[in-house]
Amino acid sequence: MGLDRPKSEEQVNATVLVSQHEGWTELTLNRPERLNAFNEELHHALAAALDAAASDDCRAVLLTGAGRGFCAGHDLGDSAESAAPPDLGAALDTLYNPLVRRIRALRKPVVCAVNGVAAGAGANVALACDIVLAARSAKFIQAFAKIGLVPDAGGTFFLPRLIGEARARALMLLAEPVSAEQAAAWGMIWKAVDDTALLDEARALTAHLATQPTQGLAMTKAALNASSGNALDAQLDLERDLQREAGYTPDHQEGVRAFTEKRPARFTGRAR
Ligand code: T3D
Repeated sequence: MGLDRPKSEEQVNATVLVSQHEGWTELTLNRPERLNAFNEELHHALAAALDAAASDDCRAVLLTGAGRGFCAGHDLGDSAESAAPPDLGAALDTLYNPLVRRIRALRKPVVCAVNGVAAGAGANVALACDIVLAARSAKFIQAFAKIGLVPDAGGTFFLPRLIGEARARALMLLAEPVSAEQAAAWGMIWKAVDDTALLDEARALTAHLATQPTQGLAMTKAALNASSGNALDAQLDLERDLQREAGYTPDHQEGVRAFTEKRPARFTGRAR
């Protein structure tokens, strides 16, 4: 797994830094003075950056945060400033739910490097990503109970499926922090990494994924997304349909050819 230099660093907008690499894109949440808490501007910038990453030349995405936090969830400064009680359901409908859907539906792997605290919706956006690495000093907090809210951004879907009902219930009802090491031991994330190694490791992993059979990975993602809602019969049917499609991709032919010729495969990620 090799690292390349960024081809370009572009600020879609100051709240999300976008850096383009050979075949992959790094997105950095950039409101460090608020621990990268979400406001509308950050949501819109992230949505635009993820939509741009859906293009063919990007084959993997890395999401991380600037400064000492990953993301502290919704910007409570915004909530404190509003005179009348806000309609939080509308915020979920228009901002958080589309974000989670975008990440899950993106036809390429999304790696998340949790560089520091991930709280509230920030924790659950991380859990929506495909592979989550966290700095050993990072922690995850289902902070909602502390402010009288319900876990959102898919948390009540992802967390019990990842770590089981008993742990998810306690974490959500108590709003207690979980260390990166504990999160890895429980299967909430892929692994905990030394703080100083986090970005290098996450970048190397993303660069590696960008050289893999992108269409096959997209279909694997689709199968896993469907798995928790499907009965076995439906999942077997879905695997059949996706495998049929994967079997027609040039990367499948290349993978088999490379195997028989005893050489590394050169995947293009193309559908045809
Ligand atoms: O639209 C909707 O509201 C619905 C959607 C809701 C989704 C949600 O995410 S609800 C949950 C919102 N998030 C939280 O409740 C977490 C609030 N933050 C914290 O509990 C703590 O900040 C942390 C545990 C995350 C980190 O603690 P610590 O001690 O490391 O840092 P700190 O000193 O608390 O925070 C550093 C600064 O970031 C501080 O600003 P200051 O005093 O230096 O000017 C703090 O106010 C600011 N900050 C942290 N979290 C947020 C925030 N500012 C705005 N919004 C935040 N969520």
